[in-house]
Amino acid sequence: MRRRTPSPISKPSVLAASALAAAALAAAVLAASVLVGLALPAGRAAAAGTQTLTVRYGPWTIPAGSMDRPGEILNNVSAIPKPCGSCDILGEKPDLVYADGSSANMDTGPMLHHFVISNLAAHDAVCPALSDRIWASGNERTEKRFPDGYGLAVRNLDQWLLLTDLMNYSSAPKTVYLSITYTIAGAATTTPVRSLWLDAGGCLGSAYNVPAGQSVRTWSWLSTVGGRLVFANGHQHVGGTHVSATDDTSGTTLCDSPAGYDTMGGMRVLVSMGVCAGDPIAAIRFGDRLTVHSYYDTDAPETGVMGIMHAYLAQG
Ligand SMILES: [Cu+2]
Repeated sequence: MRRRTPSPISKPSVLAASALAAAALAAAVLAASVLVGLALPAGRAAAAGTQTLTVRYGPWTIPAGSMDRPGEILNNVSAIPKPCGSCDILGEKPDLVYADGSSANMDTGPMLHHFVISNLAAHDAVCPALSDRIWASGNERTEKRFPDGYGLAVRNLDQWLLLTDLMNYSSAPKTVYLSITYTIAGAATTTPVRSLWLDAGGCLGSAYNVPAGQSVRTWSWLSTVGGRLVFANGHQHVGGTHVSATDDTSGTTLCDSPAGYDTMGGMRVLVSMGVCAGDPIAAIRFGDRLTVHSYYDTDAPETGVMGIMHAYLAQG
């Protein structure tokens, strides 16, 4: 949905901001006292031994008409509380909401351009200079749910950092929260997964430009880890048709994630990205060549688009 005026100053990307995050840790921790983090029992029925927790981060008031800078809340970084000190997270479902809990979306103005939650206590597997990007989505608000028996381990020493980019198409300012519903289980009760962030933008930045018409951008990585891929989902911007990941060494398509569209507020909005889950989807060996392929089809050239496959690998 992004229409930006070309600028000599490129927007800090998800990745660049994530790299900044570690350096900004001291400041971010101080900022945490300003941020309200509420852990509210959602009261939802959960499988035996599991619990759902809905955590609200914010609020932020997004200025009127902030479709792009100035006014856009760009790469706001805050330390946030984890949903537990030590537990396994079986899945998470993000939303952008108003104070009354109703969904805030582009039919009423707000756009969750993206959020990324990183664990500062671990390195990103693909781009080790960055902290470990464990949860993320754009306005499509993709729910992640690992196959039964798998979870992302949260440990006592982990420190979470939240990066948000919020925009508002309304002519009135809007106050919103990022609401994430986590499904959690006791510590070390599941086989742990780790995040694998495969990005058509590479390691230096997620954003790139596409020409008018059909295009594909690829980026490859020689895997430094082996294991069983159990979950993956794509992320693209408007104009994206699908993003896929392949294991070129084994000749396997790991996941193909189509972009789904709807109309909101008279605009064409990307509302879904496909998810892949399996036990496993595929086995990946150390040294395999993994490639992300990001396909776009746009009427005009676009700047600052993305093509990411966010995958999770079980190594245990
Ligand atoms: Cu994006």
